[in-house]
Amino acid sequence: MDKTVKMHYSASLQPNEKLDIENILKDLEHYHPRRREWIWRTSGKDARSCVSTDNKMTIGKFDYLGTSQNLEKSVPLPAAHYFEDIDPQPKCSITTEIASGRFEDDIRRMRMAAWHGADHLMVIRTAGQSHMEGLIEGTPQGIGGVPITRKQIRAQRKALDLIEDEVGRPINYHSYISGVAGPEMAVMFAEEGINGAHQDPQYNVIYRNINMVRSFVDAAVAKKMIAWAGIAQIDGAHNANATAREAWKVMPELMVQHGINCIFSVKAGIKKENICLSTVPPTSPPAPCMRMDLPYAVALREVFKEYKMRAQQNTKYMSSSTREATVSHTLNLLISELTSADIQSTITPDEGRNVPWHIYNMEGTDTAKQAFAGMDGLGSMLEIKRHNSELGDKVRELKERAVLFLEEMIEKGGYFKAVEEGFFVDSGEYPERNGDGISRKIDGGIGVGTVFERDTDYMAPVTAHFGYNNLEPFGKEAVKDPSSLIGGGTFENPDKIIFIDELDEEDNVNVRMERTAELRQTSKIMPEMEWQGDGIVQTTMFLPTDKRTASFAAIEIGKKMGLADVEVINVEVMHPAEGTRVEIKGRVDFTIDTAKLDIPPEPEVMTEDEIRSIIKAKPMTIVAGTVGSDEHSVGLREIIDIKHGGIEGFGIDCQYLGTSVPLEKLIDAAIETNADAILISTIISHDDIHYKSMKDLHNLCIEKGIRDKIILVAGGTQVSPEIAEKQGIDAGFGRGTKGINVATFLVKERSLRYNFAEQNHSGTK
Ligand code: Z97
Repeated sequence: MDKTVKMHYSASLQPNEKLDIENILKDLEHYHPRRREWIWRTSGKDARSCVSTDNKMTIGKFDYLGTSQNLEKSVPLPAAHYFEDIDPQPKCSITTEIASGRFEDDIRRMRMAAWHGADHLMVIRTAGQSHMEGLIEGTPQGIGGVPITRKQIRAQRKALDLIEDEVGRPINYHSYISGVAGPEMAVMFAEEGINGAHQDPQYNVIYRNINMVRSFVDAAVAKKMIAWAGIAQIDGAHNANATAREAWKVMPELMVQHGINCIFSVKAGIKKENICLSTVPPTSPPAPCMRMDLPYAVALREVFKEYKMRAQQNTKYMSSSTREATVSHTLNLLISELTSADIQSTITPDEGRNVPWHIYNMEGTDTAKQAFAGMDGLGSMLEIKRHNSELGDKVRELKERAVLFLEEMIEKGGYFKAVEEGFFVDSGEYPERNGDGISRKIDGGIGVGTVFERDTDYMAPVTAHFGYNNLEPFGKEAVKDPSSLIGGGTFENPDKIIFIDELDEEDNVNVRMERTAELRQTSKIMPEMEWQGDGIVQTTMFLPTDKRTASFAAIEIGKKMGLADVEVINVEVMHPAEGTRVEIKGRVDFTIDTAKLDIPPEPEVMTEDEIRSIIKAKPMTIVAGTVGSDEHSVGLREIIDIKHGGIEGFGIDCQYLGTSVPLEKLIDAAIETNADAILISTIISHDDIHYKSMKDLHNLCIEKGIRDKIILVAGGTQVSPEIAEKQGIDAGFGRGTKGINVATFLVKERSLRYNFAEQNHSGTK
């Protein structure tokens, strides 16, 4: 890890406390970021790279071949509790893309994502910002993302500085330097410590219809700044994947787009190690995607081997099914593992569902973390058939098509002419053309005619300046450091930055937070998916009818459940007539006061290993059966059988006597086998028969003189600890009980009795 960054780590956030957003917003005008540049994950010896292969790491009981440093604090995968709660982190950076529209809520989401393993936090910006001619100020609410402003960035970078201390590794913060205000954004990003940014003039031209001359001049200026600030740059080629009619056909063009942005960036001074190709496996199932996407991934990595790969998951061929999105994502992750990825983006499944919710940032991050952990070191066992193979032929073909594309561009007179002729995002696979590409005019688009040649005496006393700057007349020092002419600019002297707070009295963070103050300052909570206090809940149901009927029925059901603004967010046919799975979202408007909840203490559960070793040292026998005329044996069997985690799995000797066993028989068996405990199960509860069985068992054990030696346990759907204890039983277990709960009780109770007996014994000595 970079030493300068490590030095800062001193956790001031407490894991059991929420982030204090009000505090983050205080004194923002004086806050300056502590670093600028992008930081790659550290793995093994090679501190800055994440692609080295010889950095074996032992984590818990396993050796890993491709992980990065562990986090100080994290939320491991759900199954990690079987593996001592280890949380191996992939070697590449993991992106999460956040798009809520309220930056203050995104901050809490960022902290959650960082704990799950994301170290590249990308904030999507509000719709329309590409077309704004300059910077905006304050903290207005956005649509589909946040309005990028100095205050928003500063607050988020300040929070991330705390979060990176907390998780113990650098967090890269990212947004967009495209659009008409690209250069202004770039300056602000360099000033405010943004570490990653999308920048690609082709994006402006093709997708935002910004004039091409203006876009390329702006890009040159922005890229100079990116280079100076050490920002990692991501290009915009993935947008062709998402917009092309048949995305697998634009692969040659994608390589050309990557090439144009890469070489332009190098010429503007960005280091190759900070130039990332935004690559997406173009296809998804049911297409045979691996056979199409893998050769493309290999071709890209061969042609652009000096650059970094930012792998994004396919977002075009996805519906709103989280299951489907997760499978596509995982296949994409396999491609990353088999080839390489320096940054792995995770966005599933927001794009398909259009519900940019907190939980999906963590889910996507976990999908990547889980898949990479599972595939760790796969490359040491599998090899891509690169030569004399279908893959090899395809790699070659893709490269040839891309080279031909470039040659034809040159023939036509260059990039601008090619764009005019609709070369890009054509649905034919080059050299096939369908004539439906996006065409832009060199003298058209937003900002046309706004580029002027500099006067001969032009001079700007600024750092990271692009192009002619006429500094010689001002002396050697000025040539070396133009800002010395004004005693340093905002890059050298951040106090010169003018911080503008809020400009809109209504649309700002203070007003929004005032409305939700109760939810931060009291013990009241409300469900939320996107913003604090939004009251949104999601419900899944199966309706035994066709798709369309199910959708409308689901909305009615949501309303009857008391939800407002009910919307269907996902529908999946299980069978055209038999039924449909529907997911709805809706809003509740009540709060729950957590201080008024009656929450029983959490039952103590020992680990499986602890129980096993105790039983091994001192074996235990139990007898068990359902009692009375109760034939319901399933519950008891689940508690006993090893199959579903029952107590025999911990080494407890279980004598199961069957169903409807008379109590006397159980007690006799217990005496005969010198058992430690009797487990009875009783489900039937009419006439309070379950109470009676428990009481009778207790009394009979007293009569037989074994009560103080034997542990009595009762279980069943109508049994609760209180009921059981009232009838003289040592413990009662109701619904949801697992073998480990019963085993924990048995082991603890036996040890308590043993200690008690020991003490009494020694007391009489
Ligand atoms: C991603 N999943 O990660 P506007 N510049 C470039 C872009 O690609 C984009 C913008 C600017 C995607 C998320 C898609 N890309 C977003 C090169 C957007 C955004 O304000 O929406 O025009 O700028 O890349």
